Amino acid sequence: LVQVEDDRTGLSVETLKRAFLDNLFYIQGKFPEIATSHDHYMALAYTVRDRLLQRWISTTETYAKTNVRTVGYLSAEFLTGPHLGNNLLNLGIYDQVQQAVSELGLDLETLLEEEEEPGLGNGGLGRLASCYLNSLAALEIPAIGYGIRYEYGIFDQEIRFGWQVEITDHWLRYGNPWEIGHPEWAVEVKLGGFTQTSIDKQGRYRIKWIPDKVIKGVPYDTPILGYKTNTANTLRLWTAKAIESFDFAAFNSGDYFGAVHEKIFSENLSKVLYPNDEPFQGKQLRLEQQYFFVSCSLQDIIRIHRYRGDKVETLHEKFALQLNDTHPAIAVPELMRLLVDEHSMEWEQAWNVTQKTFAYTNHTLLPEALERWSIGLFAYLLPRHLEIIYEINRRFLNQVRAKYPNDGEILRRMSLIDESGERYIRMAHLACVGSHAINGVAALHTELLKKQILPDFYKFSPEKFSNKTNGVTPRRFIVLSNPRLTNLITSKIGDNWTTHLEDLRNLEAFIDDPGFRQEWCQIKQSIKEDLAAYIYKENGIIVNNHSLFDIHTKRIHEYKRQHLNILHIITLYNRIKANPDINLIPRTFIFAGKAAPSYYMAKLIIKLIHSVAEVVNNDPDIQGRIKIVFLKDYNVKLAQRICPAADLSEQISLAGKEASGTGNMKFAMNGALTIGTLDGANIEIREEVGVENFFLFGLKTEEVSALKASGYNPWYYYQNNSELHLVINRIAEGYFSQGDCNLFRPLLDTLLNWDEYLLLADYQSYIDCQERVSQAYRNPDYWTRMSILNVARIGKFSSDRAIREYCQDIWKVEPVKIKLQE
Ligand code: DL6
Repeated sequence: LVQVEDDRTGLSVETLKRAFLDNLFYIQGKFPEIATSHDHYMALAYTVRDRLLQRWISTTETYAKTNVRTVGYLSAEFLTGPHLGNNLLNLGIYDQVQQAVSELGLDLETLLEEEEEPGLGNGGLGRLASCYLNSLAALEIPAIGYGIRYEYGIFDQEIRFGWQVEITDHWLRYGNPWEIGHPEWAVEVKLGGFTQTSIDKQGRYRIKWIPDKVIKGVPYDTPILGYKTNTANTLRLWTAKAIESFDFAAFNSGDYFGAVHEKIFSENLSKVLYPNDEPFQGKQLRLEQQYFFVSCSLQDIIRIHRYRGDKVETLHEKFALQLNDTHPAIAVPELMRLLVDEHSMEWEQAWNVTQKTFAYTNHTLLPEALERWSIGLFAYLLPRHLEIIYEINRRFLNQVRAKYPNDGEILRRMSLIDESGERYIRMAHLACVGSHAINGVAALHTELLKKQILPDFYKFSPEKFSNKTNGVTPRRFIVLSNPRLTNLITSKIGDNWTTHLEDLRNLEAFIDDPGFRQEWCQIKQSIKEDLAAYIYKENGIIVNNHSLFDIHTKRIHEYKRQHLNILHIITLYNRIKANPDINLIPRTFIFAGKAAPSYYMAKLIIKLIHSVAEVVNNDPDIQGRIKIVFLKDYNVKLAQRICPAADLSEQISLAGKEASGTGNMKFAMNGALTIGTLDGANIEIREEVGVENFFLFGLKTEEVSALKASGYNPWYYYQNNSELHLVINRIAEGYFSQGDCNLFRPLLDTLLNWDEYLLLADYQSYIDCQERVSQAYRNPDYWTRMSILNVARIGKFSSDRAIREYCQDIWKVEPVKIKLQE
């Protein structure tokens, strides 16, 4: 009997080749001689997708038949990164596909490069959501990610004359082979209008919402396959469509433009991602987006629940819904509306279902990032929700009053409505009241959440609060992005670590093996050479690949203090200028990151990096001992290229400002040492890897508060620190800006007069710490040992650990084994 593999599911090299050529012909409509690299990428992507679909359908059917408890992860952002490589890895066919394409005369690397990554997020929060989907699937947990299918993702960053320029990211331009649209599951979402009250036959008040507009939400599904499992969960993203493709009534009445305008209005809704990660802006379209995806998702969840034969009264028994920050917090009144108005449930019962269904994760300590929507806007867009929020608030404040009689102040502080000036809805309060669990994303962050951000809520219901320190997926951020290190690790300790990251501890047994240390070093060196080649190709800068690669990549923000790094670079530069023969460890400083388009100071920091680079990189006195590189357009793909090449990871935010950070974890996993403050997850990373393997500097959170309370005076530091004085003066005198003394004045004025993020206070401590870094780097063997220990002890920061904690403590969900259907 001859067994023949199915072309759509077979995993052998021969079958993969056949399927690839088939897709090239029947999907791309090309024969090999005229096909482009993009055609090859698409043909391969469809080949891989077929294999995903087999697993996805088996998963979906199993979930439906066994009616399992499911996690719904509601997030306005999912920064998935490219899918192809990750899916090859998860299917376990990376090597077969590499061989198949090479036998067809193609190069897998080139095809992987062709993929346009979906930039459906700003940074940490969206990438975390994607790491969590990866782990949920790897752990075989039934889950659906719900979000928005933005037509334009985060802008592409170009650099012109040292300034950031934003280019629109039309990522869907050439089609997206990873998604499947489901117009048959479209739902309708109302906006605007007014409410009407009537009394039904049972004598109960019924509220009817008469909207002003109705928009259709169409779901597009992307399968999220688990690593070496058959589980393929769903990422369901909603796109906004006009309710009818054409308003014939308007057309017939001659209002052609009116009809087209309506269509454009509706479809604008999911057009573009707001490119701000921290400061809250309060734009109407943003509220529309939030409500749109939340309403679509909740309607979808109720549809699934009922399809499985369950009643809405038991929704909380079958679904655990996580609010990824407050962006989806409108889900609380929306679920109430659906249950009470549309499914005729009594308020108390609906509230019980709602509270038991939702849990809320906070991701920020910056007060200016907390969402609050003006009552006026709410009344205009979501009149029924405003009524529901008032009712939730009325009942909630009664409970507060009962607990704290005669305390008007606490009522004002805890109210869902901020009435101190113009009236606003406090979305974090709404999320807290409507959820049974509230968490921060690192130990320090959770403590500060309890003490500073939500202290009254913590006092009122301490049992709701817990910490869930973030994690990242080792599949994408080690196995996929660092195959050389992966092979070395696996050759020593086997491959169980890829799903049980704590097993990396077994590497410690090899630390005294000189051969192992040498291989470790050689691998880092070869990856640095690759990055050096990329830098040359992209920026035309030649870097010394034996220099210390000192890397600072993340969103550009004053609290993240990229400019503190620049102050250090100028300090080194000044030292060389004063003493050209000084013996310095050569360093390559690499930056990458986007600034929010409207954040002037962040853009000025990018300009400063480029201006300093221009002078330092071209000064013959420096003799290549310092090079500064800014790599444009930081995204997941670039992070995968950069992280493995780092010697030193810069995590230098002001203590008490970074909720967690996840870049810090990705770098340490790839053997970089961290220079960092006691902020976010740095604290836990330091505890895990050992204080002797971490370069610590800077004020602690309490010291920051104390210094500010005592009347912080940055000018004092400027006057009393000669090196700092010279650094600031050089910038002020236009040394880096061709004599233009005004260019960086806004930045310097801020530093010298307010310095909200205490750069000047932390300057000397940072400089001293960098000196310790250089001393350590002089001893390669010592450095390598520290690098190995960082990797060996990083297990805690796997997103698998984080997801297990969410599953046990908050979601109460269990894994479900998926049997592959033939
Ligand atoms: O939790 C993920 C990530 C943290 O690691 C970062 O520390 C934090 O800055 C980031 N927060 C945001 C802000 N969004 N909101 N709100 O991206 O979350």
